[in-house]
Amino acid sequence: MDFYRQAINNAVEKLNTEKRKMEDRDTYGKAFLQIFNLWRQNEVLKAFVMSKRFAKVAAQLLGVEGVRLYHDQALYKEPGGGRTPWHQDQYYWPLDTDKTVTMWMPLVNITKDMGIMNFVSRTHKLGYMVPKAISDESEDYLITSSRTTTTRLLAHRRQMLATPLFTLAGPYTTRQLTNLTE
Ligand SMILES: O=C(O)CCC(=O)C(=O)O
Repeated sequence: MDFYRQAINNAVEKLNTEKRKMEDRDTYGKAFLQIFNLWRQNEVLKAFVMSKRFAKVAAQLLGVEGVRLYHDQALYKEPGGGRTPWHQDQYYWPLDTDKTVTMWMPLVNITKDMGIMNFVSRTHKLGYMVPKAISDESEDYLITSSRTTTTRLLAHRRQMLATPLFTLAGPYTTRQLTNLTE
Protein backbone atom coordinates (compact mmCIF):
# COMPACT_ATOMS: atom_id res chain seq x y z
CA MET A 1 0.00 0.00 0.00
CA ASP A 2 2.93 2.37 0.65
CA PHE A 3 3.73 2.35 -3.04
CA TYR A 4 0.25 3.29 -4.18
CA ARG A 5 -0.27 5.75 -1.32
CA GLN A 6 2.83 7.63 -2.43
CA ALA A 7 1.72 7.59 -6.07
CA ILE A 8 -1.72 8.88 -5.09
CA ASN A 9 -0.24 11.54 -2.79
CA ASN A 10 1.97 12.75 -5.63
CA ALA A 11 -0.93 13.02 -8.05
CA VAL A 12 -3.15 14.79 -5.52
CA GLU A 13 -0.40 17.25 -4.69
CA LYS A 14 0.04 18.00 -8.38
CA LEU A 15 -3.65 18.33 -9.20
CA ASN A 16 -5.01 20.03 -6.11
CA THR A 17 -6.34 23.53 -6.84
CA GLU A 18 -7.88 24.22 -3.43
CA LYS A 19 -6.10 27.27 -1.99
CA ARG A 20 -8.77 28.72 0.28
CA LYS A 21 -8.22 28.89 4.01
CA MET A 22 -10.39 26.45 5.93
CA GLU A 23 -12.42 29.27 7.53
CA ASP A 24 -13.35 30.64 4.09
CA ARG A 25 -14.90 27.38 2.86
CA ASP A 26 -18.45 26.10 3.15
CA THR A 27 -19.33 22.78 4.79
CA TYR A 28 -18.63 20.82 1.61
CA GLY A 29 -15.29 22.55 1.08
CA LYS A 30 -14.25 21.81 4.64
CA ALA A 31 -15.09 18.12 4.43
CA PHE A 32 -12.26 16.99 2.13
CA LEU A 33 -10.03 17.75 -0.80
CA GLN A 34 -11.21 15.75 -3.78
CA ILE A 35 -9.48 14.87 -6.99
CA PHE A 36 -11.23 12.88 -9.69
CA ASN A 37 -10.07 10.31 -12.18
CA LEU A 38 -6.52 9.69 -11.09
CA TRP A 39 -6.52 6.73 -13.47
CA ARG A 40 -5.92 9.20 -16.27
CA GLN A 41 -2.69 10.47 -14.73
CA ASN A 42 -0.32 7.58 -15.30
CA GLU A 43 -0.07 3.84 -15.77
CA VAL A 44 0.61 3.12 -12.09
CA LEU A 45 -2.60 4.78 -10.99
CA LYS A 46 -4.50 3.27 -13.88
CA ALA A 47 -3.36 -0.22 -12.83
CA PHE A 48 -4.50 0.47 -9.26
CA VAL A 49 -7.91 1.88 -10.13
CA MET A 50 -8.61 -0.69 -12.86
CA SER A 51 -7.42 -3.62 -10.75
CA LYS A 52 -9.22 -6.83 -11.66
CA ARG A 53 -9.30 -7.72 -8.01
CA PHE A 54 -11.35 -4.64 -7.11
CA ALA A 55 -13.62 -5.11 -10.12
CA LYS A 56 -14.28 -8.70 -9.11
CA VAL A 57 -15.31 -7.71 -5.59
CA ALA A 58 -17.69 -5.09 -7.03
CA ALA A 59 -19.16 -7.57 -9.54
CA GLN A 60 -19.66 -10.20 -6.85
CA LEU A 61 -21.43 -7.73 -4.56
CA LEU A 62 -23.73 -6.64 -7.37
CA GLY A 63 -24.26 -10.14 -8.67
CA VAL A 64 -23.22 -9.24 -12.21
CA GLU A 65 -20.72 -10.55 -14.73
CA GLY A 66 -18.68 -7.39 -15.13
CA VAL A 67 -18.53 -3.75 -14.05
CA ARG A 68 -17.68 -0.40 -15.57
CA LEU A 69 -15.97 2.42 -13.75
CA TYR A 70 -17.95 5.63 -13.37
CA HIS A 71 -15.08 7.53 -11.77
CA ASP A 72 -12.36 7.26 -9.20
CA GLN A 73 -11.86 9.85 -6.56
CA ALA A 74 -9.15 10.65 -4.00
CA LEU A 75 -10.64 12.23 -0.88
CA TYR A 76 -8.23 13.78 1.59
CA LYS A 77 -9.43 14.74 5.01
CA GLU A 78 -7.45 17.81 6.01
CA PRO A 79 -6.30 18.73 9.50
CA GLY A 80 -8.71 21.26 10.97
CA GLY A 81 -11.32 20.41 8.34
CA GLY A 82 -14.96 19.66 8.98
CA ARG A 83 -17.08 16.56 9.08
CA THR A 84 -18.85 15.22 6.03
CA PRO A 85 -22.59 15.56 6.62
CA TRP A 86 -25.01 12.69 6.13
CA HIS A 87 -25.82 12.20 2.46
CA GLN A 88 -26.45 9.68 -0.29
CA ASP A 89 -24.09 9.48 -3.24
CA GLN A 90 -26.86 9.04 -5.85
CA TYR A 91 -26.99 12.82 -6.29
CA TYR A 92 -23.59 12.55 -7.98
CA TRP A 93 -24.42 9.57 -10.18
CA PRO A 94 -27.04 10.30 -12.83
CA LEU A 95 -27.52 6.60 -13.58
CA ASP A 96 -30.85 4.87 -14.19
CA THR A 97 -29.98 1.74 -12.27
CA ASP A 98 -29.44 0.58 -8.72
CA LYS A 99 -26.63 -1.71 -9.85
CA THR A 100 -24.03 0.67 -8.49
CA VAL A 101 -21.47 0.32 -5.77
CA THR A 102 -18.71 2.41 -4.27
CA MET A 103 -15.40 0.95 -3.24
CA TRP A 104 -13.99 2.99 -0.36
CA MET A 105 -10.41 2.31 0.62
CA PRO A 106 -8.42 4.14 3.32
CA LEU A 107 -4.81 4.82 2.40
CA VAL A 108 -3.71 4.97 6.03
CA ASN A 109 -4.54 2.88 9.04
CA ILE A 110 -7.54 4.49 10.62
CA THR A 111 -8.91 4.66 14.11
CA LYS A 112 -12.25 5.88 15.41
CA ASP A 113 -10.93 9.37 16.19
CA MET A 114 -9.66 9.97 12.67
CA GLY A 115 -12.83 10.91 10.82
CA ILE A 116 -13.84 7.45 9.70
CA MET A 117 -16.83 6.69 7.47
CA ASN A 118 -20.13 5.72 9.03
CA PHE A 119 -23.02 3.95 7.34
CA VAL A 120 -26.60 3.45 8.42
CA SER A 121 -27.58 -0.18 8.40
CA ARG A 122 -30.16 -1.28 5.84
CA THR A 123 -30.57 2.13 4.22
CA HIS A 124 -29.49 0.65 0.90
CA LYS A 125 -33.03 -0.75 0.81
CA LEU A 126 -34.69 2.67 1.06
CA GLY A 127 -33.86 3.97 -2.42
CA TYR A 128 -32.83 7.45 -3.47
CA MET A 129 -34.25 9.77 -0.85
CA VAL A 130 -31.95 12.76 -0.65
CA PRO A 131 -31.66 14.75 -3.91
CA LYS A 132 -29.12 17.10 -2.36
CA ALA A 133 -25.40 17.68 -2.67
CA ILE A 134 -23.30 16.99 0.42
CA SER A 135 -24.14 19.92 2.66
CA ASP A 136 -25.86 20.95 5.87
CA GLU A 137 -29.06 20.73 3.79
CA SER A 138 -28.51 17.08 2.85
CA GLU A 139 -28.30 16.21 6.52
CA ASP A 140 -31.31 18.34 7.50
CA TYR A 141 -33.33 16.91 4.61
CA LEU A 142 -32.55 13.38 5.59
CA ILE A 143 -33.29 13.87 9.25
CA THR A 144 -36.60 15.64 8.64
CA SER A 145 -37.76 13.44 5.76
CA SER A 146 -38.48 10.26 7.66
CA ARG A 147 -38.86 9.23 11.26
CA THR A 148 -37.57 5.76 10.38
CA THR A 149 -34.46 7.25 8.87
CA THR A 150 -33.90 9.50 11.86
CA THR A 151 -34.17 6.55 14.19
CA ARG A 152 -31.65 4.68 12.13
CA LEU A 153 -29.35 7.67 11.93
CA LEU A 154 -29.39 8.00 15.67
CA ALA A 155 -28.55 4.33 15.97
CA HIS A 156 -26.11 4.44 13.09
CA ARG A 157 -23.46 1.80 12.71
CA ARG A 158 -20.74 1.16 10.23
CA GLN A 159 -21.45 -1.61 7.77
CA MET A 160 -20.50 -2.97 4.37
CA LEU A 161 -20.71 -0.54 1.51
CA ALA A 162 -23.66 -0.86 -0.81
CA THR A 163 -25.64 1.93 -2.40
CA PRO A 164 -27.69 3.95 -1.79
CA LEU A 165 -26.54 4.06 1.77
CA PHE A 166 -26.51 7.13 3.90
CA THR A 167 -22.94 8.00 4.74
CA LEU A 168 -21.12 10.46 6.92
CA ALA A 169 -17.52 10.94 8.02
CA GLY A 170 -16.08 12.87 10.92
CA PRO A 171 -13.43 15.59 10.73
CA TYR A 172 -9.88 14.42 10.40
CA THR A 173 -8.25 14.94 13.75
CA THR A 174 -4.63 13.99 13.47
CA ARG A 175 -1.64 15.77 11.96
CA GLN A 176 -0.85 13.05 9.45
CA LEU A 177 -0.77 13.89 5.75
CA THR A 178 -0.47 17.63 6.36
CA ASN A 179 1.92 18.28 3.48
CA LEU A 180 -0.90 19.15 1.08
CA THR A 181 -2.10 22.13 3.02
CA GLU A 182 0.83 23.55 4.92
O1 LIG B 1 -14.52 10.61 3.50
C1 LIG B 1 -15.44 11.40 3.59
O2 LIG B 1 -15.38 12.43 4.25
C2 LIG B 1 -16.76 11.11 2.93
C3 LIG B 1 -16.68 10.12 1.85
C4 LIG B 1 -18.03 9.76 1.34
O3 LIG B 1 -19.03 10.18 1.83
C5 LIG B 1 -18.16 8.88 0.20
O4 LIG B 1 -17.15 8.39 -0.31
O5 LIG B 1 -19.30 8.66 -0.21
